[in-house]
Amino acid sequence: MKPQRVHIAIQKNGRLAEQSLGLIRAAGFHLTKSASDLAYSVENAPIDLWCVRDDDIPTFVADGVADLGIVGRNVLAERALGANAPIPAEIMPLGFGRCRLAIAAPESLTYAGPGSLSGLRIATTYPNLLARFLAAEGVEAEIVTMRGAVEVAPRLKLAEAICDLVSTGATLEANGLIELQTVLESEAVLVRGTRTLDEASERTVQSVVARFRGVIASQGAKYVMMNAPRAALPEISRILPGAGAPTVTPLAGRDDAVAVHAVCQESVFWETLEALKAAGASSILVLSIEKMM
Ligand code: PRT
Ligand code: ZN
Repeated sequence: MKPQRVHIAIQKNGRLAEQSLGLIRAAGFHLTKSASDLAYSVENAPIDLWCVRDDDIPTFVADGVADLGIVGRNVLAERALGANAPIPAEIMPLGFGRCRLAIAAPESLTYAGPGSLSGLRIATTYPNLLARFLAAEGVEAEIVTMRGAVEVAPRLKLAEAICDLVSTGATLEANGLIELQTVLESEAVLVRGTRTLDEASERTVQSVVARFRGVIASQGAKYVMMNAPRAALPEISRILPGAGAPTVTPLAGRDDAVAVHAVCQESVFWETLEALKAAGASSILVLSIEKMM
């Protein structure tokens, strides 16, 4: 029997497209583009990518058209609140496409908390997330649902405030709007449907998930090596940023000193190296990590 292929839905064009492909490539999958531009096949694993509108990704994954998907948490959460149908589960955040769904208004609006939105019209393309936020805050306001270009709504007198995605804040500023309140923190996430897969496909899915985890964990992580007086180990462990228990090995011919190796999940700054040196460490090396699992 021909092995089944696992399908991953990613955004075709847009803010998540390049980085979704980048993550898949970084996980060691070699991609060949189909003639139609709508799909890629993975040469070295039984995986195909579907390239679609981001709005279609939750449905594709929920319906089993795709087994995994990469989509903004904002899109997934909005859909989850609206649909009665099953919605894919978020497996892990992917660390790119970061933004926030936020409420903003012209400077003329005095804001002293969500209560200040009471009785206003708020324009958004995220009516479900906004309604949930307002209900949780006990605020009654009118939601004006738009298809796009939400930032112009106050100028067109369609609304007194807006609720839209913000990343740098430049769009708000260009439209004379002040960011007032975060409704949802978002980034690209990996989603999976509820369909049960055959054993081989399940293994493929698990391998994709584990490799993605490895890629994300190794981003920004450093491998730090040094020699250190045995007595300084507690101090050195304290200084190493975001490290688990370091590996400590004896140095040939020296009872008082050891080699220390550690994976640091947080940035290793020059200050960190200076602090390690001050604690007695020498021959300190900081290396990039290519793969991690
Ligand atoms: O064609 P398709 O339907 O697939 O794409 P789309 O146009 O619906 O989505 P796209 O490509 O714009 O965004 C895809 C995903 O990227 C979103 O669902 C978010 O998860 C994420 N993302 C991250 C953003 C932003 N940052 C972002 N800044 N999505 C949209 N924006 C818009 C925002 O709506 C506003 O218009 O950018 C503007 C604000 O940006 P700043 O930098 O000026 O604050
Ligand atoms: Zn879209």
